[in-house]
Amino acid sequence: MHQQFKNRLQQLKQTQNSLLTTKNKKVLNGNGVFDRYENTILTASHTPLNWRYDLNEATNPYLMERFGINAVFNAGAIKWNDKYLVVARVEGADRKSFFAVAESVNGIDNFTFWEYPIRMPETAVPDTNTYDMRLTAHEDGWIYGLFCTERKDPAAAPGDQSAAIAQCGIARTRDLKTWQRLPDLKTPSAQQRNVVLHPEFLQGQYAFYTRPQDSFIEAGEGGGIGFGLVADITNAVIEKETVIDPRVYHSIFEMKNGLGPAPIKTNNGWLHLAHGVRNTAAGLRYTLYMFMTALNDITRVTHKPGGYFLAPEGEERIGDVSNVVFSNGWIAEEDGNVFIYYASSDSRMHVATSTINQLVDYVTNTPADGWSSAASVNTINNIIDANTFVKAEEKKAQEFAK
Ligand code: M1P
Repeated sequence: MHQQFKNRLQQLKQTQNSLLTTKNKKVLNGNGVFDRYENTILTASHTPLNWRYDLNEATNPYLMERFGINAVFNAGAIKWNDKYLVVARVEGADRKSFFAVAESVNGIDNFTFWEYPIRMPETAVPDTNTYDMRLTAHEDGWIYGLFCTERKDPAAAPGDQSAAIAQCGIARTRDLKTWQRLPDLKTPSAQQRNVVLHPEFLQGQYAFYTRPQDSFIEAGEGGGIGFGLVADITNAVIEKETVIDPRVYHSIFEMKNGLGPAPIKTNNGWLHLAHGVRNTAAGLRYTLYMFMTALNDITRVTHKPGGYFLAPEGEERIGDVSNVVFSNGWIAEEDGNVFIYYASSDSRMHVATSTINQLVDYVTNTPADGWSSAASVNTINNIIDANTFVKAEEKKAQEFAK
C-alpha cells in the first residue's frame, strides 16, 4: 500500500471513529417539556466508509468516494433486544432514498449503522424512491414498516419530470433484517404520505392514520390527519377515510399536517406527535406538535396544546430543505423515559428526551389554540392573573413567617 493511500485511509477512519464515539450531552435550561442534545445523532458522515469508498488501492488509487451520501434523516425508531434502533432515511448523492438501521446502546449517542442497508422487496410496480418509515410493533406479533413509495405519475405531460404519485408502502419483519413486502395501501385519496399503523386492533381490524392529499406536494382540498380501518393487511384497503385532525386557517398546520410515529398509550389517552406546515414568505415551515386521543375512541382528540411543541432552532434551521423539523420515530420505555428522534431541514438526525409524565402534563395542561390574537392575549392574562395570586400567597406566607 502506498503511503499516501495509507495516510488518507487512516485519516478517514480516525475522523469517523471520533464522530461515532463522541458522547452526547443535554443542552442545559430546556423548556421543561423536553431536553435537546448538543450533538446530532446521525449525519451523512456517520454512514460506513465501506458503503461510500472502494477501499482497494488497486481499483481506487486516489481513495475517492464512489457512492456519495447526501443526508440521513426522518428515521423510524424502536427498542429492540435492549438496543435503541432507528431506521433512517438515507439519501444518496443521486437523490434516491433508502432505509438503513443504526443502533445505539443508550439512545442518545454512538449510533452505528448495521453492515448493510435494508434490501426492501418491491411490488409489481417498482418504487422510484422510498422514505420516512414509521415502525409499529403490532399486537399481531409483526413489526410493520409503513413508508412513502414514490413513482413517476404515468399521466404526466410529456417532458414533465416532476409529476409524481406518493402512496403508502407496507412491509413487515420479525428481525428488522429480512422484510416481507405487502401490497401498497389503497384509499379513496389520490395520494398518501405520512401513513402510520396503530399498534392495536380496533374492532378486530388494523387501524391506519393517513394523510390524504390531492397532489404530490399540495394537500389541496384534502389534508389533515385521516383515519381508516383495514380488514386484511395483506391486501390493505381503506374504504372510508375520515379526518380526525384537520388543517386550520392561520395555524402552524394551515398548509399540511401528518402524523409522526405510532402513538404511545398512556393511562390518560394516546399521545400523538405530528408535524404541521405553515406558509411563510421564505417558503414552508415545518414544526412538530402534539395531541391526545381517547382510550375508548382513538379517533377523538381530547387535548391539543396550542402552537408547536418543537421548532427548528439554530443550525437546525438550515439544510437541504431549510426551516424543517420532522419526526417519525420515538421510543417510550417502561420506566417512563421517552426518546424523541427528529430530523432537521431534511439533512440530519437529532434526539430530544422527555418522560411520559412530562408529555402528558404538556398535552393536558397547555392551553389550546384560541385561533385569534385576542384569544392569545386572554390566555396570557389568565396565566398572569394566576401568577399574581401565587405572588400574593407568597407575600402572605413571608409576612406570617416574620
Ligand atoms: O421536506 C419536508 C418534508 O416534506 C414531506 O413531508 P409532507 O408530505 O408532510 O410535506 C416529506 O417529503 C418529508 O420526507 C420531508 O421531510
